[in-house]
Amino acid sequence: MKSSTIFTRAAAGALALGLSTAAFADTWRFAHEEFEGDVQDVFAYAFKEHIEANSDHTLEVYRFGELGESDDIMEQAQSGILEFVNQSPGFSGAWLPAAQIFFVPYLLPTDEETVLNFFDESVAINEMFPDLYAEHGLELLKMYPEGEMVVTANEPVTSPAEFNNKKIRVMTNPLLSETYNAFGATPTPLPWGEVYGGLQTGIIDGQENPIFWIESGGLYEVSPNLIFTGHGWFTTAAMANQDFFNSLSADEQQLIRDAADAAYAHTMEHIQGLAEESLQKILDSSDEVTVTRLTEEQIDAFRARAPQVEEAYLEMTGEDGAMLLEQFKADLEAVQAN
Ligand code: 6CS
Repeated sequence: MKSSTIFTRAAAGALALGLSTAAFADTWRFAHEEFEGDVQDVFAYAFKEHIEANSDHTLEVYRFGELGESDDIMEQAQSGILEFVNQSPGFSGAWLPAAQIFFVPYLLPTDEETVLNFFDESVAINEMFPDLYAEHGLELLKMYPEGEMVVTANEPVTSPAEFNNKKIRVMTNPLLSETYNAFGATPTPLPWGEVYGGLQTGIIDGQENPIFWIESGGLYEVSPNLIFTGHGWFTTAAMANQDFFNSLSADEQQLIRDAADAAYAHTMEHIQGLAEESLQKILDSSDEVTVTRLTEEQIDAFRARAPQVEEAYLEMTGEDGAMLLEQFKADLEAVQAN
């Protein structure tokens, strides 16, 4: 039975008994895209802890695969089967083109402190994105970075020319394909479940992801050349089904917002130093791994291709995207000026 149905029945019963609906303890469900101990899991469990410590509600967390791929859990959240979902903009691009802003390369700097301040303070993130998600029946709770994107490939790559003919797996959003086309590669959009096998069998030659995920998913075993290109951050978004959220009392809505704040603060602590730790684990487990950190000059050759991706972003997103991009850049300048 859908929990929203359970809620409605419970609420009707409560009203019949003259009780406040807020007094009812519901079980809510939260699905995310990652495995035990990964960044989205850390967020989900901190969210659960706050909800359960401060109310009689219970939160059930579902990890990658338990309810399907990223697209499946989003469908379940939009239809109200799930109350909460965590989906990366990497998979939302087809229905929320503006969210692809995170795939305009070299827009965000590599400096972690600047990026964390940006997510804390950005008007684009904290005030504009909620309206965009709301158009799709979703109450945005938090957008947050998980780690810097690192490319892994079947051999080290230091220039767009060396990407030639390499099939690089990207998440299923059109702008990421533009990025890898601009970088000289052949983009191959695939859901997460097909990545390890694709690398193992040579159907794809590489992929991009944050280091913690390259370690936890064992990607380095089948794609051992790590390339730090400095072109972006993996970002994600935690949200609630909006009908569900709107059906709650003001106190319960506040409980959820406070839980999201607590989970965000905890998760942002968690990611600091995570990439370095994960890289060390990779290096300790494999003699095959190579690490290439592009020089400024090598990065310039990739950065020179960024304007065409920004152009494509504007073409895909129209006025929404133009306004978001302008605000995003202004927010970045503001944090960089501090
Ligand atoms: O590459 C992916 O598809 C996955 N990467 C991360 C860091 N989280 C979830 C996502 O599905």
